[in-house]
Amino acid sequence: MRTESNFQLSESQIQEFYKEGLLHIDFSFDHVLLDKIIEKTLPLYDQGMLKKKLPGLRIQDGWKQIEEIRQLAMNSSVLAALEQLFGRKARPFQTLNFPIGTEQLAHSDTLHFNSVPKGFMVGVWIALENIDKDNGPIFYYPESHKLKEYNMRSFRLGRGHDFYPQYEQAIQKIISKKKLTSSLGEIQKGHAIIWHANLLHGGSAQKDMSRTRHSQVTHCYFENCKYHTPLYSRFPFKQYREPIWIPESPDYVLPEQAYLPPTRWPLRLRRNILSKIKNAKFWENN
Ligand SMILES: O=C(O)CCC(=O)C(=O)O
Repeated sequence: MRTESNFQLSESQIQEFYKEGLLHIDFSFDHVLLDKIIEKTLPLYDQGMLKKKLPGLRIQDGWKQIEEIRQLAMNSSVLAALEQLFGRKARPFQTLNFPIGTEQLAHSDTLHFNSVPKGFMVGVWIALENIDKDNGPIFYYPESHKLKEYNMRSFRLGRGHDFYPQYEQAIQKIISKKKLTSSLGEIQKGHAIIWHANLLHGGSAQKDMSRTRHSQVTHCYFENCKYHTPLYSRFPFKQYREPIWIPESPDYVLPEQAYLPPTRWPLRLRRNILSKIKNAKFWENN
């Protein structure tokens, strides 16, 4: 069961989160737990890539294999803070562990994880070691969460990962056009950054190749929403998903991953529209 926490954000921290789209916070995590995560994840990465410090290394949903990752993702103080920020219980559903800087271009998580009602999602990024400008900190654009939610349709792109590089380029243009300036998430071991789902952020390159950048990010939705993936949705249909929630205690049985079919027009309506299009073409051609 979830252990209750009496952790409380101050009013100014709550205001900062909504003003900046991000909150840097020290939850006083147990450093022994953080070290265990590093120790247990290290052998799981591709050792050749790790040696060369090639970006792209990650472990997705390591909580299924490593109990300490689950414990950090389900930390009761973090969950209490998220509930305070959003007025709903947080539901962590994905972890990513990284050993080095990711070099991910700017994006907002609303493209990958959105909800109805919209925006009930955050990333909780935890430094497993000290992070400064030389070992690939995250970067972010303060207040960019107030921009509209850009998705593939905003840029007339197809859906899916094949078009993702074009989405990233379109976001770069928005950043230049709006003259947004970035900040670096330089934080100490054990500190966390909570970002708003619509905040533009990414990962900077590792400058010091002798170092690592161990970090864990937990992606969280909130209770009582419907969940969908705009990257894979074709307007006006939403590609809904049924996330596997990270369990509250270690004695869990994993449910089957459920992928929901995209929503569809009712069949009769679809037939009517198709026949109207067909007829229109017939009259155009005759
Ligand atoms: O850790 C990083 O460098 C970036 C992580 C990120 O962008 C994400 O999890 O959405």
